[in-house]
Amino acid sequence: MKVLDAEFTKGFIRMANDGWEQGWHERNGGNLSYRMKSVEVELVKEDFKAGDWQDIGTTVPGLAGEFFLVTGSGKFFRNVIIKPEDSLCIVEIDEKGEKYRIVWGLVNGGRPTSELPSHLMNHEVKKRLTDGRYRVIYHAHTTNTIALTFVLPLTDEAFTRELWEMATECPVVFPDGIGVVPWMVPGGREIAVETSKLMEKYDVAIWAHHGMFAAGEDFDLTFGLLHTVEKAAEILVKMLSMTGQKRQTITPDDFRHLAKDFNVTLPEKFLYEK
Ligand code: 2HA
Ligand code: ZN
Repeated sequence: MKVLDAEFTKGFIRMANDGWEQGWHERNGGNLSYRMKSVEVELVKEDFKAGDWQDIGTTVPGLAGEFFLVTGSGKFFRNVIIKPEDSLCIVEIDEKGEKYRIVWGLVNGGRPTSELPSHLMNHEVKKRLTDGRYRVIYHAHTTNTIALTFVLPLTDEAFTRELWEMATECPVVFPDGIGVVPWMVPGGREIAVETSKLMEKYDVAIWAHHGMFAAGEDFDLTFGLLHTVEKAAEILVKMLSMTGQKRQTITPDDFRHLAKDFNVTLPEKFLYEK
């Protein structure tokens, strides 16, 4: 089968376009990666043509032999739906987790996303922690979340609690909370290490003054997670634009009751008294 005819490719393209339509992907902003199932690799491998091995820039032994569909470096999300074979590629990871090679896509040349180290290190953590269930890592330049990184303390506690308070569904959608990475140079191993440490605890990491990373099982859940966080951030921006002082909100005890009824565990470190 052709890569472009496969369901996982169609799901990837739809998600990328949904992100574009949300306004999170100006120019070449953001990137998306999907860890393919072995049945999917078998299904489309007749369409593969292997390029040369290249250094990943970090080591991901837990991903040896895996195949990923990823956005290309410098490619625009706007164009993913229009010319996917120019915007995307499939990469294969070598048996040591040190190198990758392009086996499909980027027909006019190019490289996988500049954030490949962060994507792969996050995938490695999530694959291990979820017994392989998680397959999607998504990075977007989410406007309201970025705006909040100029105003809120850059701590997991402040972001999690303030965003939980903005919509009742939030603690149910991201009960583990949200991690925050202080401003760092993007694209390299250092920011990848810091982000993957947060992915040990959370499914969402915010990059100060830059954007957000989300991890999930499939395209819908990962997009939905990032969308929910960004929606809460939008409400918080609106609230802060009206007043610095909430008249009423969801209290720590309200969250504890919610946790009981919805059968989720909310870490007490986020339910501090203000
Ligand atoms: O340009 O979003 O973080 C792609 C990016 C880099
Ligand atoms: Zn970015």
